[in-house]
Amino acid sequence: MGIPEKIKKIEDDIHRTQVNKKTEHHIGLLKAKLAKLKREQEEQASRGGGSSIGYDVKKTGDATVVLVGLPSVGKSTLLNRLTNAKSKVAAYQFTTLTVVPGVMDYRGARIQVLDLPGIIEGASSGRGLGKRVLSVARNADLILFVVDVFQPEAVNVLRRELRNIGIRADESPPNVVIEQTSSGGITVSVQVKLTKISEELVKEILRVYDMNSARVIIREDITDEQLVDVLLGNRVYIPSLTVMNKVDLVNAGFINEITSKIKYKFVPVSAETNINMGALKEEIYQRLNFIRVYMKPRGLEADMKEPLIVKNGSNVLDVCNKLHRRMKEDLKYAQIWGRSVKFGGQKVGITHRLMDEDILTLVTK
Ligand SMILES: Nc1nc2c(ncn2[C@@H]2O[C@H](COP(=O)(O)OP(=O)(O)O)[C@@H](O)[C@H]2O)c(=O)[nH]1
Ligand SMILES: [Mg+2]
Repeated sequence: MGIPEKIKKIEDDIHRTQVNKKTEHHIGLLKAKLAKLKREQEEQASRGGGSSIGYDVKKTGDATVVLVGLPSVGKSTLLNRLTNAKSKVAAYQFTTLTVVPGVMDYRGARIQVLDLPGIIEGASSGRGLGKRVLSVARNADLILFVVDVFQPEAVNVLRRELRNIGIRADESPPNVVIEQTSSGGITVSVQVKLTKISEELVKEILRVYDMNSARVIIREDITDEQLVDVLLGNRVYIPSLTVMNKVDLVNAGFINEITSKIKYKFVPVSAETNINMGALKEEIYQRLNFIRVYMKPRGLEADMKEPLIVKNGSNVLDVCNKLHRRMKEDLKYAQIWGRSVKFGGQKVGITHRLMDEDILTLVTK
């Protein structure tokens, strides 16, 4: 039996099985096997080569945001409003066939915004432009789900499609550590009460992945899917923001009604008539979680007008890389005034993590 047949067989088995307390274990195990087969299928396909050509978009700027939405919800219109881009807008579907980049300058940050061709349901399994396009989203710092005011539930389709290609929107990496050992079988140490998976299922899933000896530490009430995510290791965890477009077509009562009906938060906008675009830009900026670093040449005043914008969590090395390719080699030492140090002018190493509004001096050889 080839991989596609095996996948089909397991999928049929899952569909046939009623979900309840008694079958949970069985289904969990089947899902783990399915994920493994899908990875094998993927590996075979990528050995065939060429599958990602045409959609490798170079990352530029301080962060990258991708627009993900069904066709005709107004992604191109939105891109044109947010950035300097001139993406084609049309009243019919599938206008945009390639990834269109634009740059949004906001509060000193250069934010790259990518308009992905409209996603359709099933894209992750090869329908429409599919996987290649979707996979551009894997490198994003923020996913902007764009929905039409008359179709707010589409966001569930979008989330599912991203999930299928390993993007976990708004999730954090599971707090689980797995260490392969050379002998001793599988030991599971659990530091919280597990309600969604049993220790027995943890062990069986590990065996599916040929881990017969391992130490597992679980610090969070995980699901079987999350365990598989850890085992596969190729998942990406990206925050998202949902934009509800075309609100010019409805009244305030309609929006209130949607707000109470759907569970997620969204930013209501009209790209075409320019409603709420300022608020959207601000929200994007906030979600990207930037910090500002003021550069101070040695012996001179710091430049407090134009901070360097870097991602939260950046260290001195990240700043060096941003400034100049060779900065790292030339660096003698770094000095900081601000919240990340105990005293002003403290010398720090390249792995020192910066905080918002730090003042930084880089002294070169
Ligand atoms: N009424 C209204 N129409 C919009 C808005 N944004 C886009 N459209 C229209 O929706 C259609 C599809 O827009 P487009 O940007 O090409 O959608 P895309 O396929 O998601 O890129 C076009 O006819 C746009 O003029 C909006 O905010 N309000
Ligand atoms: Mg478009």
